[in-house]
Amino acid sequence: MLPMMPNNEFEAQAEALVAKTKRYLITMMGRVFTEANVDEVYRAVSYAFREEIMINWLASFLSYQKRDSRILYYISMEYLPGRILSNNITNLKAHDLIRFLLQRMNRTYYDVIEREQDPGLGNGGLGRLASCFLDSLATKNYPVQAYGLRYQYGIFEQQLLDGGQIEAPDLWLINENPWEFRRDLRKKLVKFCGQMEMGENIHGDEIYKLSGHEEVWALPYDYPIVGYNQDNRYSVVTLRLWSTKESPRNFKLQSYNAGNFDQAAENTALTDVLYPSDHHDVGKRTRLKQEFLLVSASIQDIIRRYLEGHENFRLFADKVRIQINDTHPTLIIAELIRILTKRYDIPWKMAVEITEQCLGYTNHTILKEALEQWDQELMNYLLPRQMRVIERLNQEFCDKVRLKYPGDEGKIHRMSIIENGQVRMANLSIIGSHRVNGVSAMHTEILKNQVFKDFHEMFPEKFVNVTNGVTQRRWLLDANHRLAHLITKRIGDGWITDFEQIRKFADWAGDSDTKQELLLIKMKNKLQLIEHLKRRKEQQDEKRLEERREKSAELPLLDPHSLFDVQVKRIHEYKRQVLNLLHIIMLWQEMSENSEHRRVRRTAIFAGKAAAGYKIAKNIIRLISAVARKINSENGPLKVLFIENYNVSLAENVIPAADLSEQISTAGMEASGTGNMKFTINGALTIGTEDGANIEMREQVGNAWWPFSFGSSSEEVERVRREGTYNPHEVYQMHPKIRKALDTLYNKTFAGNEVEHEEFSALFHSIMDIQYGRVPDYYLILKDLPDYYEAQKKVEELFCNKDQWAEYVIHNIAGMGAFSTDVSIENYCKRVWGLEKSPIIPEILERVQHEYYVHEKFDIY
Ligand code: 26W
Repeated sequence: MLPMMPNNEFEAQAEALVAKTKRYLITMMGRVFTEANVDEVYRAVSYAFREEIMINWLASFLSYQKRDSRILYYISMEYLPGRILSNNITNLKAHDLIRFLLQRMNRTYYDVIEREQDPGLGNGGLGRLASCFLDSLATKNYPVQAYGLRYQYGIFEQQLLDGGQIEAPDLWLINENPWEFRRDLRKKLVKFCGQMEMGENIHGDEIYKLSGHEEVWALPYDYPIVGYNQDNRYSVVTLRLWSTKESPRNFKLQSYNAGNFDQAAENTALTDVLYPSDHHDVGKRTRLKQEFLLVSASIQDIIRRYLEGHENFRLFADKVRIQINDTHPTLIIAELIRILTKRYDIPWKMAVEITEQCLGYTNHTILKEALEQWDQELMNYLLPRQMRVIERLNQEFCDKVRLKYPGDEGKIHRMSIIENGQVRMANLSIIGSHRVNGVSAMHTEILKNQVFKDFHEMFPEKFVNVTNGVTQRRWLLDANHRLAHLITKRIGDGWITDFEQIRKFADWAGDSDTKQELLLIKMKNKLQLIEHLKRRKEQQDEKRLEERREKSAELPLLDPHSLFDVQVKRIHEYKRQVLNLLHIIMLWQEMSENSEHRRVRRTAIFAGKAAAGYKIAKNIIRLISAVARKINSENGPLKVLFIENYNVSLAENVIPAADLSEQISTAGMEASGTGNMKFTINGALTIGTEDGANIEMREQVGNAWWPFSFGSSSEEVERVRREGTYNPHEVYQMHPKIRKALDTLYNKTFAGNEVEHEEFSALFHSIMDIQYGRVPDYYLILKDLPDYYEAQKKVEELFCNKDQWAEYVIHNIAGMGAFSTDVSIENYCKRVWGLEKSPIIPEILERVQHEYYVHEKFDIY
């Protein structure tokens, strides 16, 4: 409920909200409500809510200040917050109010909510995790401020043209954004390049003066992140996103660079686009500049905030915690040490200690091609002063290694920050942080025993695990109202802020009414998804008509009684969409050959973006489309769907409608996964490998209720790769059904033209032949296919017994208590940050409320 209204009664609150919305329509848009279009209504409603939120936002900030709390600064190149208005309505418990308001204004909830564009400021798991963390941190009243970049264009909009992906710019800022506040007073100057002049600080440490450098202004935009409202004293935390867009093109370009407009344009364009790649090091100069921009502006801001309440740096290591989301913001280590020694005359050794105390590093992937490395020369050129710091750090670190492991040069090669002219950001992150964490139990073990083995041996105390989670408020309460309602009816609403209570739902696993209701809810969610897809297609076709392009592929007739089998995530070889697809092809062949087949009706749903330059991933999308084209045209019991432009909002529609969740990565390769958790809390069963957090989910649910686990273990994967003993040709020879399915990739069963033929053949070869020095079928698709096929049979068997299926579902939901980000952040607080809660101080809230309401008593005329 809107908590701040003087009159607590619903009617009065609702009327006040209506009045406020109308006032915004007049004062900000020059419209009366009967004339306003839906876009204007969306904005006016947002402004009305925002006004309330700002009171708590200010009070949250003032409360941290008053307590002098230790503050967590979360630094990430990516965030995927999803739509903000709907989430705020949920977190403010304002659903009834908004319904009242929209009824008065003659609008529907969905029309208004869907006006908002998703801020696509991230690629996938890592960005969405950051946003789930912020929801939990705000809800649990932890003092935090998050930093990121305000990309003018977020992750590209994916369109399918002839079944292939094309990338269109994401124009999310095209309309005025009611959720951001430009903070001109807080802008920061960031410097690149230049010549250095050596000097010393008062302790004799080397410091450098820069001249002839480039400068760019980073201007912050603040977004309020609203915690779930438990008692009207809900916290609101800040997400501060930096933009260079407003820097004058040639601002203060000095000496050698004066008049070099290209360079100037490059700097003002720094925050133009998100690099749309995950699990692949982009290695571009603009990306390095983006990373440093984020780091430099944020650390200046952190220091400024600290110095507002402190006279010197004695308490800095106590009051400040900085968490870096993967290595992308790693340069903050070098930059903090540099500023401390240069600007504040702190001795080098102490600066290094302070920095290490403050920093925590989360690793999100072990894929080699995703571990960031930067060219030493490029770094020297763009960031000469930071590079000196890194060199000295590295020198001292290597000395320590030599002392500890005399004669072991292999260690130096593996652990050194700089090797072969490359700066290895993971090594820098580990050396400069007091904690390093993986994102699931298995992932952390792999970090300790394989990827960062030497570091773990040297600093065992640095390594901890913090398993990922998701916020049940967006992913269940908001995304799946019906299921949330049923759960609350059965076990009360405590689960909303204490997800461990979901355990109690298991008590209802034997109750037929509950099971019936659950099945009915799933059915309604499927119908709702089908409606949503129809609406989406209409909108797309309208847009395409305007752009004079042909319509999108026809939506097949979808049967809500069929098994909704869903794999939605970034397209990547290691996630093995092709494994799923080969099984679909096998099913289709079986069904076509045998009219007596007893297979269940199935709707296979895929969605996900491929990195623009990732050829094989793009081929996979085209293959899915081609298979869909062929299979759907037959109008049989099997349907295949590739839904365009996967994002948070689409996920909120698709996941609640899923029966089966596909989590089928090659064991050892998915650090955690978080989609897996979203599906399970929404009542899907998982077919999955023993990978990432799947393992912990199985343990929590109990083996008995987790029947579709399959595939090679990570040890097995590691072993066959090491020994080179796996040969996909053997599987191909031994399994005629598999052979037949695989052959369709080159025998033109699905290829409609030469281009497709080539692309699908390339996929065939990636499985059967040596490519780019990689063994055939590096991701072990064929190795796991027989087992996957059998697991899918079990799925069908269970799906035929609806009552039993529902019982499994209840046990799965009930086992998810550990996978809330509320739990993850508690673990970070304990194991990494040592952070204490800082809820709003009541007197402060009252003071702000008072100041705010006083104006209502006055009219100018
Ligand atoms: C430099 C390019 C780049 C960009 C992003 C490399 C790597 C990344 C991310 C680390 C990729 C990512 O999103 N990883 C995912 O993180 C999730 C949250 O922890 C995990 O659940 C996923 O398993 C992991 O793939």
